[in-house]
Amino acid sequence: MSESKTIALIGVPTDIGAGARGASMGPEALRVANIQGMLEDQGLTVIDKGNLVGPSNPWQPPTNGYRHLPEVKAWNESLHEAMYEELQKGHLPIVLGGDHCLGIGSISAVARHCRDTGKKLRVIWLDAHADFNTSELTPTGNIHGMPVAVLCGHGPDELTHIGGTVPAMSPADIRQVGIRSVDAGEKRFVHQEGLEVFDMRYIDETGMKHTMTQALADMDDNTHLHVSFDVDFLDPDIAPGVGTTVLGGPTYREAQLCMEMIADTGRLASLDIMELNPAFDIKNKTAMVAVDLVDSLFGKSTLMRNES
Ligand code: 6HN
Ligand code: MN
Ligand code: MN
Ligand code: MN
Repeated sequence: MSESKTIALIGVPTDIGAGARGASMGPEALRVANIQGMLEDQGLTVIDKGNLVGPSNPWQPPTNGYRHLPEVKAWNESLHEAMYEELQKGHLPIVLGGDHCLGIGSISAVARHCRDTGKKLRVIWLDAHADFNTSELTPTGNIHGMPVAVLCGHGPDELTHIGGTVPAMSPADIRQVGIRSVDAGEKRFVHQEGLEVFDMRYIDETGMKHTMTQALADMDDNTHLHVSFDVDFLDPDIAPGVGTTVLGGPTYREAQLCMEMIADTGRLASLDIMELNPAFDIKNKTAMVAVDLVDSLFGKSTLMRNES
């Protein structure tokens, strides 16, 4: 990183937007995998803010196309406030999710902070999924499949209005990488709204280096770079501990290069680690892989590069 900021860990122990239970255990699994010690070993100052508190998961079917809308709203409002407060203090917040519906509270706070400070927002969305469903398009009603649409202003007022300005961001602010599972209606909507998606075929054909060069282009000193890392971005071989595995994801080496290239920009200013689900994991392996990749994201690099 160009400037060494204090890092604030914000645990958000919920699976309220997911189709499987268990992502509520994600924050503790990341702590057990020593996320704080890893960052401190890099010489960074880390404050663990502990876990936010919110409603439990009532495990209900969808109502009007949404599962658990009031509870999703409550969790995201409290994450929005916690995240916004840390950004105002000049800290670099890391959200320990929790399912990916929490991208709404997290990124709406980052967008609000960018409006306050005149910064330009760039979101890198690392995921197997586009998360661009609406209540009309969703096959499941699970709101973790909707955060990007909500942030772009498509969704219920309860969620689109978190953070005050609607939409919180524009499709032009986001680049999606690793996408390989998009529902039929969602696919049409992604094209209609002009999201920039670097899907797995693009990565296979052009390579991760070219892909990340494209995804990270056109940033400058005034850019706030937010990374939303859905752990199901990774190939299930290395990351089985998620609720929605999709075959054919980035290998460990591809993912590491992706993280290193983001680190090289020196612009990373906030991060989500989402969808880690210890109920599906094997001896906390996925949590350890995620922490190792975040190590690269914060600049751990090869000896050769450090010496040069
Ligand atoms: N995630 N597209 C599917 C749905 O239910 O809308 C899966 C969404 C997965 C979301 O992994 O963050
Ligand atoms: Mn996701
Ligand atoms: Mn996903
Ligand atoms: Mn409205």
